[in-house]
Amino acid sequence: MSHWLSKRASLTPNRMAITFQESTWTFSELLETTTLIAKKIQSLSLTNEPVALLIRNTAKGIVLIHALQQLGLSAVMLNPRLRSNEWEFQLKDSSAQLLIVDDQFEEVIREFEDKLSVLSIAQVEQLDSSNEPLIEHERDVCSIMYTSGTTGQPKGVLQSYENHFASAVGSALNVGLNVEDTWLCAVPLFHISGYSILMRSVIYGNGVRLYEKFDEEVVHQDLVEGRATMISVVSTMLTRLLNIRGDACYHERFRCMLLGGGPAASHVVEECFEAGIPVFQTYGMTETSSQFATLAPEDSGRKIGSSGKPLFMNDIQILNSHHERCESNISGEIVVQGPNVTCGYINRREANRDAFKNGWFYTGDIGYLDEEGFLYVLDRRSDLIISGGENIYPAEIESVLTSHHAILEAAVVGKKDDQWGEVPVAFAVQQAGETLAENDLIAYCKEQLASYKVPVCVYFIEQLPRNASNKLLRRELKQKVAEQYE
Ligand code: S0N
Ligand code: AMP
Ligand code: MG
Ligand code: MG
Ligand code: MG
Repeated sequence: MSHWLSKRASLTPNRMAITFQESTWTFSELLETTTLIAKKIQSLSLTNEPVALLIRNTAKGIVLIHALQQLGLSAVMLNPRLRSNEWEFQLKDSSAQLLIVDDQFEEVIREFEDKLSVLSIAQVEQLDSSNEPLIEHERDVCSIMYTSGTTGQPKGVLQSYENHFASAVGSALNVGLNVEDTWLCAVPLFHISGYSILMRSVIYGNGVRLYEKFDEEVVHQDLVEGRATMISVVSTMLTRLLNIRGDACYHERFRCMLLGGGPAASHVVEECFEAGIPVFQTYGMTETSSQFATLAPEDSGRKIGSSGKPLFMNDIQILNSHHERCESNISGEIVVQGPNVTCGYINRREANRDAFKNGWFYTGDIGYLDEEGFLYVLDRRSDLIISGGENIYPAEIESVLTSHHAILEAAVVGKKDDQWGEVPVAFAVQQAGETLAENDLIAYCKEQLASYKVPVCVYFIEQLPRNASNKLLRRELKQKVAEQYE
């Protein structure tokens, strides 16, 4: 398999590849820069092990992604919102041989330099590039993205070239492919929501309009003036766009608002439908290299709340707890199969054994298929909280809370939130004689957790609700929180 950007640059060298800030790169210009950076990285005499990237959404970030692909090295995509202990775990777990950080994260270099090779982008640019020709490792795993679980440590999802290719083809067979398409990317490149936009770009020969941050005013103007035909958003972004839309109409060239990363409120999808906004609600995950099932606007009026049908090469089964297929309209675990499904988690024999059975991947999400085969997602895998498209696992927050000397036990649940969809709230039981203040416990969490994971409030209670076999009754806590929200 040849390097995709090289192939693309040979097919359509003069088409626009990236627009970022005031600059534009054609595919041939992007390849030229990429090859230069790949040669510089090659001068480090690397092995086959992955290379980790801690990057913002910038043109230089895109170049690094393509350069690693050119060298045939897997990229571990780190989330800049995380704390260093979380990065450290992912670096070790993936056996990353090198970490390249955005110049903005200079302090990370000092923190990690005695653990592995760490370079800033500026330092990479200083390396020698006379090394020729490029030696390409065998291309297999393209990217590795970490996702947390109910228990235990986060797991690195292996995304192969085949997964990315199948995902891009499946998407095109559903939403169609126009030569003039430009995909607006204000979702993070370190998530599959953003990374997959780059893959589709080189496979289709379409442009990417990249933003470092999501700014609804700027994005709104782009959609009104037709500077993008496609965009990927999470629910929080869509709500922000709707809030400022007023009577404005998006340009007729704009044809796809891909809405994913978590549940969407029905009233939001309805509002889009009524306003003629071409929203495509999708169900997908890191393990499926972006969309798995997607609802087309033509069905969105009569199938509000559905995430559509599986893409062309994909299949879904709904299974009950005995692994038997459920009838239509009966809910069970969503189990998926298709060429965009990961081959597994890196170095996780047990997790892989649990997740894959007979060639099917068990998502842990709960849903049903209606009599026409449309998917409805009812509940996420176990206790997962999704805030603005970022995943939060209660177990991780709970272990930080109980690590405090004054806290005996703790439980975290999601609370509905107009801005983020859901936010974490905590229930904590203090050790006998302790009188810890809520603010102090929250400050303690802030030191150890990415800020979106920090509980917005802590309720101190006498004991956690448990059943006869001492299992935490999380539903009861959720119920308590929900009643307060009403
Ligand atoms: C929603 C976003 C844009 C919000 O970020 P914003 O406004 O830029 O915030 P900042 O200015 O950076 O920070 C201000 C304060 O807000 C806090 N904060 C930021 N984000 C969150 C959050 N998510 N939850 C709670 N708080 C948040 C900051 O911490 C800061 O607070 P202080 O000052 O206290 O530090 C941003 O969160 C964002 O970009 N979200 C989207 C992430 C995403 O893309 N998730 C999807 C992941 N899943 C997948 O990729 C699989 C599904 C998929 O592939 C897909 C998903 C969507 C669309 C298409 C697809 C597809 O299938 O292709
Ligand atoms: P991630 O783990 O970041 O890859 O996010 C994927 C998870 O988001 C899925 O496993 C679901 O729990 C949730 N999710 C994605 N799409 C939808 C949807 N359309 N409706 C409800 N939940 C969704
Ligand atoms: Mg996940
Ligand atoms: Mg902001
Ligand atoms: Mg403790």
